Amino acid sequence: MSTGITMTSMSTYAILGCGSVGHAVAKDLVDEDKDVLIIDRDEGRVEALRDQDLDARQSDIRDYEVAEAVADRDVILILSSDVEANTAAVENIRDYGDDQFIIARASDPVSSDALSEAGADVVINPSAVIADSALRALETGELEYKTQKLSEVIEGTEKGLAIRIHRSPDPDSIASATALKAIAESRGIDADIIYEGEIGRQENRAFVNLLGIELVSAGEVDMADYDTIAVVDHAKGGEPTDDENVDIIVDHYEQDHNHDVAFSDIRPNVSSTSTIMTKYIQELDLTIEQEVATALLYGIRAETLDFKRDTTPADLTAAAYLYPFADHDTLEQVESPSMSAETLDVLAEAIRNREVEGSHLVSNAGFVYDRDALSQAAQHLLNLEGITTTAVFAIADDVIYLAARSKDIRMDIGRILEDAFEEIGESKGHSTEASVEIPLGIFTGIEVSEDNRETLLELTEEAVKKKLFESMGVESSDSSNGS
Ligand SMILES: [Mn+2]
Repeated sequence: MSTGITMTSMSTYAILGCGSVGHAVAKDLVDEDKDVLIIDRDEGRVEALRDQDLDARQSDIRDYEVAEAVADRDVILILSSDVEANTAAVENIRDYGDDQFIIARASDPVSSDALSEAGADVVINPSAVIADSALRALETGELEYKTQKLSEVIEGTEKGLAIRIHRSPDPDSIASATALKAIAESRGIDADIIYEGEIGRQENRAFVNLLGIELVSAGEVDMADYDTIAVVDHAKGGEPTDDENVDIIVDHYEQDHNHDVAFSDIRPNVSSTSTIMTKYIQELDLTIEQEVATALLYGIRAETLDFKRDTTPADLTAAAYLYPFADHDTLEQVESPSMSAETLDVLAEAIRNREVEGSHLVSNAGFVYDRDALSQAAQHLLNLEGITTTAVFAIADDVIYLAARSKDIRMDIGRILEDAFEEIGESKGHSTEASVEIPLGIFTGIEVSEDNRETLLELTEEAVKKKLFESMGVESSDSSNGS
C-alpha cells in the first residue's frame, strides 16, 4: 500500500464516480489546473462533463478495464455512492498495480473497514464528515455568540471593571485576567486586576514582574469605584464566588455559584482559563500585545505542565495561535527562577526531617513564611531515589499547610489528602499534586499562642504523619524520623 510518491509530485488524478461529490472535487482540482480524468457509468452525465471541457469517459467503475485506464494516474478518488462498486474498483486497481494513492468513499463503519481491507489508503465516511462539520459549526457558533455576549457586558460598564483573581493567583489566573483587561481596554473600558493576599510562589512573582503586569491589592481599592465585576480562573482557589455583584465568570472549573450572572463561560473540557480567553481574543480579532500573548501561553503551559497533563486539542490550538506573538526569552526567564533562600531552607529542613515508608516520603518543614516554598520542596523531593510520593507540611501563622506530590499513577494524592483530612481541613488539587490547609487550633484542640507553637508543632507532627501514611496504605513506624 506504500505509494512511493509525495504530495508535491502528485500531478495526475482520476475520479471514479462523478455524482455531486465527485463533481465538486473534480471542479476544485480543475480550477487548480490539475490533470483530472473522470469515469462514470452514466452516459448523460459524461456528456454533460465533456460539455464543460472535462476529460470524462463512460465506463462502469466495477470493470477491470477501468483499472487499466487509470493505471498512469497518481491519485485515484473513488467517490460513487455505490459502496460495492467502490470496493470492486479498489480491488481491481490494487490487483493491476499497487503504487497508487487511493481515496475511497464509504457509507458506514462496516464499508469503511471493507474498503481499507481492499487497499484504500484513505476512507471517507460521509456521515462522520457531516457530524464533524456540524460539531465544528456548533462550536464556532457558540464562540461567536459568547464573544458577543461578553463584549456587551463589558461595554455596559460605566465606572470601571474589576477583575478579581484568587488569593494565591497562579499563572493561569493572572494571564486570564490580563487578557480580559486587554479585551476591556480594546473597548475603551478601564479595568483593574485585583488580588487578595499575596502573589506567593516566586515563579509567579517573576512572571508578574517580567511581563510588567499591573496588579492592584484589594486593600488599596474601593470596590464602589467599579460597576462591573469579573472573576476569572477563580474556582480552584477554593474561595466561593458568592458575591452577588459578580457579572462575569470565566473558568475551566465548575463553580459553586448560585446567583444569576450576566455572563458566564465555564468549560471543564479545556485545561486552562487562558485557553478560553485566547479563543475570545481570536474571535474578536484583537491585535494581541506581546505581554498578553506571553502571559496566556505561559498560563496554558503551566496549567498543563507543558502539555503533559490533561491537554485538549483546544489548549493546543490556542497555544499554537499565541506562539508567534509571545516573547520566548521572557518565558525562559520565568520558567527558571533561581530558588529563594526560604525555599532552600524549607527543602533542607524537609530533607532532614523526612520519614520514608516504602516509596512514600512525609516530612515536617517546621515554621514557614512562604507556603509556596512547601510545594516546591514537595516537588524537589520527588527527585530523591526510590520516592514516588511526597508530602511536606509546616506551620504558618495558625494554620498547618501541607503540600503533596505523586508520580505514582496508581495513587491519587488529591483523594488521599481528602480522605485523611476531610473533617478538619480544606484540601484541593488532583491526582498528581494537592494541598491541604488545617487550622492548628482545630487539629490540636489547643488554642494557639506564641509560647506553645513549638509544642503544637511536635503534637502535630506525629498525628499528621500517622494520618497520611494510613491513608496511603502503609503503617508509620513509631520512630520519629528517618534522619
Ligand atoms: Mn486555571
